[in-house]
Formats: sequence, C-alpha cells, structure tokens
Amino acid sequence: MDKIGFVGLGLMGQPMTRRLIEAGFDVTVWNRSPDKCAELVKTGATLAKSLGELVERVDVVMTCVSDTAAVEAVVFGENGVAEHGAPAKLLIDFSSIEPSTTRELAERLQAACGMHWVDAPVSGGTAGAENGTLVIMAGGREEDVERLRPLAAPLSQRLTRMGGVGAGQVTKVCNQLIVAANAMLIAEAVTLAEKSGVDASQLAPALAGGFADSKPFQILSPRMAAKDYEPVQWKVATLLKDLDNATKLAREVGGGAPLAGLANQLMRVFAEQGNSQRDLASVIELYQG
Ligand code: NA7
Repeated sequence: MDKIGFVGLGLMGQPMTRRLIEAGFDVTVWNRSPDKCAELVKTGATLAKSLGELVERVDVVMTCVSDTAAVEAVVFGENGVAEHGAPAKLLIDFSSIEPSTTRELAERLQAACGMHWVDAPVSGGTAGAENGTLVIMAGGREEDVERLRPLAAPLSQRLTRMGGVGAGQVTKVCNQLIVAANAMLIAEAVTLAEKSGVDASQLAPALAGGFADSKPFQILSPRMAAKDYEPVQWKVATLLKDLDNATKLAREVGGGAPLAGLANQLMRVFAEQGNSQRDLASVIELYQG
C-alpha cells in the first residue's frame, strides 16, 4: 500500500487527510503553519519535521494548497518535492490551479527527478471533504490515475480521468466558473426577493427540485438571506483565484467568456474591500448598498 504524504492542511486538506487516516492509510503530514498539524497527529498522522522529510518518507505526495504560486513553492521551493523526489514516487495535486502552468510544472518535475504528476482538483467543498463525497477530475497518465484510484476512494464519490496532465484543471476551471458566476446570480436573486418584500429564506425550499436549483443555491441562498457567513465554507479569495484562472484560460484558448469576466470583476471589487477571507455568501453585500 502506498504511503501518503499530505501537504496543505487548510479548509479542504484537514478533512481529506482525516478521512485517509480513518481509512487506514499511513499518512505523513506537513503544513507551512505547523499548528494545523496538531489535530491530525492526535488521530494517527506522522508529523514530518520538514517538507523534504515528508517527500523522502512517502510514495505518493498529495498537495492541497491555495493557488498556482503555492504549488510552485511546494514543488520547486527549497527542500521541496523536486529536490527529494524520485521516479517511483507520484505527485497528486488536489489544488485548483492554472492548467497551462500545471503542464509546465509537471514537465519540470519530470525533468528534475523523474516523478510524474496527476492534477486531481476536487469539487464538493468542505462538506464533501468531511463526508468523502468529493468529485475528483483528474489529468495524467492512465497508470498514474489508476494508482490514485484506491487512495481517492475514501475521499470521493467519483474520480474521472479527463485526459493528460492539465485536463483535470481545465475541468475544474469549468466547474468553478459555473459555481462562482452562479453565486453572483444567487446574490442578485436573493436581493431582488428581499427588495420586493418576499421572504428570501423561503427561496431554497420553494425552488428545491426546480430548474434553478443547485447545490450552491441550497447552500448559499439561506446563508445570504440570513446574513449568516460563519463558519467560512468557501473563501472569496479562493473563488476569485478560480475566476482569474477561468478568464486566463479563455484568453489562452481564444474563446470568449464574458460572464466569467464580469463575475471576475465583481468578485475582485468585493475582495479588495477587505473581504477576501470571508465566506462566499457575504458577496451579497455587494448588492445591498
Ligand atoms: P485554505 O483553507 O486557504 O488553505 C490553503 C493551504 O495552502 C494552507 O494549508 C496553506 O498553508 C497552504 N499554503 C498557501 N500558500 C503556501 C505556500 N506558499 N507554501 C506552502 N503552503 C502554502 O484553502 P482550501 O483548503 O479551501 O483550498 C485549498 C485548495 O483546494 C485550493 O486550490 C482550492 O481552490 C481547492 P498555511 O496554513 O497558510 O501555512
């Protein structure tokens, strides 16, 4: 059984790692801020003193960090994955980052130490991570994705190989474009209901099962109606990064993505008003002036 190293114990990484430990895997953890390792060590994870030590100790390195720059820092930074990697080891990146940079980083990693890369971004949020019902969209060689499959079983309801390296990230960009633009639209709809004198807290139960229904709608519209943004489930900064990736990808492939562009501008305005670490539901404040 592959030994797992998990890097990035944020909102998503913590519950994912917990599920791997509960499923009986040998899991070593490392996080830039070490305090986030404490709970997992209590439940059976091994603490690596450094990222390099983690890479040396395991067969499969899993990363779930903020953005493209964070993945690059973990893989190519001092004492990072590339420095300690080996051809028999595999990198699984659960983060959501730029597809084109993913391909570049994967080539550099292969050249540096012979290690292969699978991009395996996830959808389903913190609830999906806690319940093991994430949806995983993967890019990489078939044999590498098959190697991931048993490790991903405790985390997910589905793992789909979408193509070679980067194809998982392209798929995740599509997913996030739908989620983020939808969040803006939900905020507009909730505001419209409120300003029209309709109880917006009734939108979710009333529209459940209809054509406008969706998981984001069921999660976000009650929180927006109640102005209840705690605990943080989806950070504004995370969705802004995803919209940046969507507009960048649209530019690269020469396709138009006007709604991605508009949602991106609105999300940036909101984030720059000091809201980047708040929950996505708080974006309704943009409309409540
Ligand atoms: P969080 O809760 O913001 O967690 C981000 C994690 O990434 C956290 O462990 C950070 O460490 C880590 N991080 C960020 N920058 C770096 C650098 N430069 N080096 C090492 N580690 C870093 O995000 P989520 O868990 O919600 O999401 C993670 C990914 O999954 C993201 O791509 C989403 O879009 C999907 P810290 O604790 O701050 O030291």
